[in-house]
Amino acid sequence: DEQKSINTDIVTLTRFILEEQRKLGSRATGELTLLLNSLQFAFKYIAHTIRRAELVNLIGLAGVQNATGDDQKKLDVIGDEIFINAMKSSGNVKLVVSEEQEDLIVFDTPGGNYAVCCDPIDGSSNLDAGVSVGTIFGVFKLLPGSTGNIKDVLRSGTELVAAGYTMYGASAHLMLTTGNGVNGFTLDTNLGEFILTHPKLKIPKTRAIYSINEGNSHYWDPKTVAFIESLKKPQENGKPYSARYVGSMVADVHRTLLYGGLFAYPADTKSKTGKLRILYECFPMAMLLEQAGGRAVTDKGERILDLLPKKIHDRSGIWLGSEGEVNKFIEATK
Ligand code: AHM
Ligand code: MG
Repeated sequence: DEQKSINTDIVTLTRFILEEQRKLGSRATGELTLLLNSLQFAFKYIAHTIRRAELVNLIGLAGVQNATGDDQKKLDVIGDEIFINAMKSSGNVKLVVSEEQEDLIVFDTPGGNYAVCCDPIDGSSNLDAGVSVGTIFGVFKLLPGSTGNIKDVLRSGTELVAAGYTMYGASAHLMLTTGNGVNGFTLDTNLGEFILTHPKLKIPKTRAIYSINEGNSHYWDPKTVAFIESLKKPQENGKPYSARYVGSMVADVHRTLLYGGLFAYPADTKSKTGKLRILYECFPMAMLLEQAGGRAVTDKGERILDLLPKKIHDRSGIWLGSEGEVNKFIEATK
């Protein structure tokens, strides 16, 4: 009956991270727990703002002017401000790298042992069509003795202590890793809490789906063209791969994590070093994928997490997804 179907012992994100902290015993300082708490506030606020802005825009389209006649601030800018303010006030963050800001942000507040790299609203070109966008983030601990400078973020992805994304879709989904597997949470807007809905998430070992902007194929290298062509031919089971491309990295990676398959944005003759940024797009997604049992490699088949960015907005070609599909790519193009 009705009463029996209600779970009265749900795991919220707050409960989950406190329990994780407790497991670490005296090794945990609780600082990352507080930081994750500030992050979840930023996600909730951005989720709420995106929903509201959509309505405001639609009302605008219907010919109703807003009271002040002001231009609406672009959502990218609002998302960026929300994120930076949440990090600044957390007291645990010294540095922020944001896609929206050319330079490294250094907070002058005392303390703060972490550096957070983020793309506050990735895929924003999709916003006006109501397509899912997301916030992507990666967290480094400052180097021993550092008070916060560029060296704390120009590091390899293997040094990340946490990473993830929140996808703002039909619901807001947060996929999180602190280096001990991937756990997924869904925002219950009535409770205002992220609820654990995908514990210990693992990506399927193989799945016949590929996700790439084929409109760029004219600029690809011939091996890439041949590899993608090969996926369209009937495979061992007699069926070709399916193509799925939203054009919003979080949405494409989210589907890949849940269903399996391959997502790629290679470098080409137009975008010579690729399009996606290492620190706040490639690294967090690569860490999540590996923690879920998948792989993430460069166009040359090298591990993404081993890259060492020279500048904060450096880019890389990327191929990520199920082990089976990434291995197939490496085999076919080496
Ligand atoms: P953005 O950070 O300016 O939003 O660009 C990143 C987005 C990713 O979400 C997505 O994977 C990619 O750009 C899509 O690019 P394209 O439109 O070239 O296929
Ligand atoms: Mg982006």
